[in-house]
Amino acid sequence: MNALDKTLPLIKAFIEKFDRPPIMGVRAPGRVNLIGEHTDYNMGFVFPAAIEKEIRIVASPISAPELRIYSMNFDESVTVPLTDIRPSKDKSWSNYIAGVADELIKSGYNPGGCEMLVWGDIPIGSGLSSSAAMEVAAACLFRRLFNLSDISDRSLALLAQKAENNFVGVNCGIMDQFISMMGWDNHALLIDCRTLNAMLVPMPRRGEISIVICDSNIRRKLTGSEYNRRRLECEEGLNLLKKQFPTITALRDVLPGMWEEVEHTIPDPIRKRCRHVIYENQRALDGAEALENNDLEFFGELMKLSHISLRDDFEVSCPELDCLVRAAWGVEECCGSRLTGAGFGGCTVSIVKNEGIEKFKKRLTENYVKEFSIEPNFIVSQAASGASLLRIPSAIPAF
Ligand code: NG1
Repeated sequence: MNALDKTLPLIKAFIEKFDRPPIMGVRAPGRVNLIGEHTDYNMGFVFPAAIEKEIRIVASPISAPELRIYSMNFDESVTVPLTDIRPSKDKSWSNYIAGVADELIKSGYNPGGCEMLVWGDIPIGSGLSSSAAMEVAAACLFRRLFNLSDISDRSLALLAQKAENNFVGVNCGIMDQFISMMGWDNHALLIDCRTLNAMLVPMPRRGEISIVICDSNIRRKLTGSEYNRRRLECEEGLNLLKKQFPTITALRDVLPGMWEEVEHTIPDPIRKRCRHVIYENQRALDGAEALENNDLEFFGELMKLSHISLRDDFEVSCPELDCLVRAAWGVEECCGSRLTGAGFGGCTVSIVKNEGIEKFKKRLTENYVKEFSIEPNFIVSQAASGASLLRIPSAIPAF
C-alpha cells in the first residue's frame, strides 16, 4: 500500500465531517525502546526506534479561534476554544492536542483555529507511545499550518513533552517525543538524556531482520506506584554514592569501574537498583556500538542481560513477561529479546530473522496460552522515520 492509499480514507472522512477537503496532513510514529531501560530519569542513555504504527492528522484552518477535532478511532468530536483551553475529562484523547496548543500559546506563539481529523493504529496503553505520537503530530501540524517555522524540531519535541507534563499531567522524560520527531528510516537513535545529543545508528541486515513487539495483554497496574518507588530508590542510591564520589550529580556519572569499588558499601535493595542503572547505561552505549558494527549476536546478548537485570535487580518484570522472553530466547532465529518500557506488564521487544517470524509467533503464543491462557498480540515492524508531512493531493479523487 502506498502512503497516499492510507491517507485517502482520512481525506474522505474529513470531507464527510467538515464538508470541505483538508489542506494539510502530518504523521508521527510510535516507538519501542531497544535497550536502556530506567536510565532516562538517571540522566543516562536510551536507544529507541520509531515503529511503523502512527498517528495521522489531516486539517484545514478556520477563522474562528477554536480547534474542532474529530477522532476517527473513537468516533467523537471535541471543540477546544483557544482563548480558554482546559483538559477534557471524558474525551481525554483530545488533551494531547489541546495541551500542545496550550504550550504554544504559553510560549508566546499564536496558533489559529482549525478543523482536524485524527486517526491512529498505535495500540493504546501498551507502552508504544501513542500519546507522544499524537502530541508530536499536533505540534508539527500547528507549526506548518500557522507558519511557526522558526521552531526547530528539537524545540518542538521539548514543547510536546511539556504538554504531556503540564497539561496531561504525566511526568515523562523526553525519549518518546524525541524519537517520534527525530526517528529515521531503518535507524535506531541513541539519546543522551542529559545533553539531548542524539546519534542515529543504522539497523543491520536490512530486509533480513525485523523488530517484533509482543504485547502480553497484561495492563500495567502497578506501574504508577512502583515506578515512582524505583525513582526514589535511585535518588537514595545517588545520595549514598555522593558521599564517596562528591562530584556526581546522577547515577549516569557512576561508571562500572567506580561502582565495583564501592558496591559492597550500599545496602539492598538500593544496591540492586543502582547496579541495574549503572550497567544498563553501559549496555545502551555498547548496544549502539554493536549495531553500528553489525554485531547482532552481541546486541542480542546485551538484550538478554538487560532483561535479567530488570527482572532480578530492578525487579520490574512479571511472570508473564518472563514467560514470553524465555520462549523468545529459545527460538533459533531470535537474535535477542527483553521486556521494554517501565515493566509490570506491557510488551517485550525482540529482534528476529524474517524467515523465523511465523515460528517465533507460534512458539510464544503456545507457551503463553499454556501458562496463562492469554493470547499475546504481535507487531512486526522495521525502524521507521520520524514525523513528516503527508501528501494531500490538490485534486481530490471522487470517492
Ligand atoms: P513506558 O513504559 O514506555 O511508558 C516509562 C517511562 C519512560 C522510562 C521507561 C523505563 C513514562 C511516560 N515513561 O516508559 O520515561 O522511564 O518507563 O525505561 O513514564
